[in-house]
Amino acid sequence: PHGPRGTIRVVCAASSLGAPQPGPAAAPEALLAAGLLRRLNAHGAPAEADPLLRPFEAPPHGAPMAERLEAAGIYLRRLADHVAALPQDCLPLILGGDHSVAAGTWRGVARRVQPRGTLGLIWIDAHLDSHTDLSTHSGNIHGMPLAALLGEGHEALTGVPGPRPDPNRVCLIGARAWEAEELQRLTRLGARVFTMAEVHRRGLAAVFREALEIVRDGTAGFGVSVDLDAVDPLDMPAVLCPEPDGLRAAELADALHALRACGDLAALEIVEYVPERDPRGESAIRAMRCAEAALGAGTYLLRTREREFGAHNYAPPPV
Ligand code: 4U7
Ligand code: MN
Ligand code: MN
Ligand code: MN
Repeated sequence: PHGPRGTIRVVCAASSLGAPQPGPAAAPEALLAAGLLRRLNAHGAPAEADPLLRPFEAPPHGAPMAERLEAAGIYLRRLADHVAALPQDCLPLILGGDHSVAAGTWRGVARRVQPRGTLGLIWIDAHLDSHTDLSTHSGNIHGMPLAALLGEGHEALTGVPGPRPDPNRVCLIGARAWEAEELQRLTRLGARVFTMAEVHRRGLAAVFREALEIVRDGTAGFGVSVDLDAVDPLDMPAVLCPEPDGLRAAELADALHALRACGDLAALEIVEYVPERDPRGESAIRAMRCAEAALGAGTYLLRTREREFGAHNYAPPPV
């Protein structure tokens, strides 16, 4: 695929293969209809969207796990290939879908970064998403993508082509609901978990700053995966798995604003929005504000524009 350079490329991962309900597959269309591209453009971030990437085959949500894993595995490989093939100087914005899509997204992004080095990852989520098909209590695949990215779990999820992120360069922020197996796995692998309790104690800005240091140290780039259930259900009710006592939407947007200054931001992913639970569209606006805050005019765009037009002939749009 080809597109203008120095732009945001919106990848629509319209899949609910990993979720117990179909809701999140409708999120990319809903966010585009709510004006996501117009908003990004207004924030100095020229953006265009690729056609929806829908699963060819979707077993019913109650189907046996083996069938759902197989369908998810096929979809994740397509998604990773799509992301990996995007032009080098566009910045991918991946819209889920349920969070299982991350097991494809970040292998694809890691392939883009690979010639220069490894990928760091910030995972903003109320949950740890670090089950395998053997440890899961619910059978839901969207509870497994981070373990899979780190190489643990069913081959359908772990075998997506692409390098694994270095677990020591992976940070989770906002966790407040998990099962023991997940935390044991992440601890053993060496990922850093900033729980919601730690965020309450230190403030999100301080935690986010430390997370950025960790994921940028010795890596060639880093990604940010935002599960919208990290946000408190008071601000963001339209998600698959709401958990009380989360981040405020405005405080998350403020923290994400720091990404504008990161020339090594490799991609942003926003998942688990459920339009049918958002009759007044308020969760959609807050989700879009996260994208605007992170991706509005900033040095990462300047970098790609400079490459195209020359450092002296390009004036960045006002912030
Ligand atoms: B999400 C859960 F049991 N751990 O495995 C599970 F609590 O992508 C939740 O973060 C998973 O929304 C949540 O089903 C997955 C549950
Ligand atoms: Mn998640
Ligand atoms: Mn979650
Ligand atoms: Mn609290």
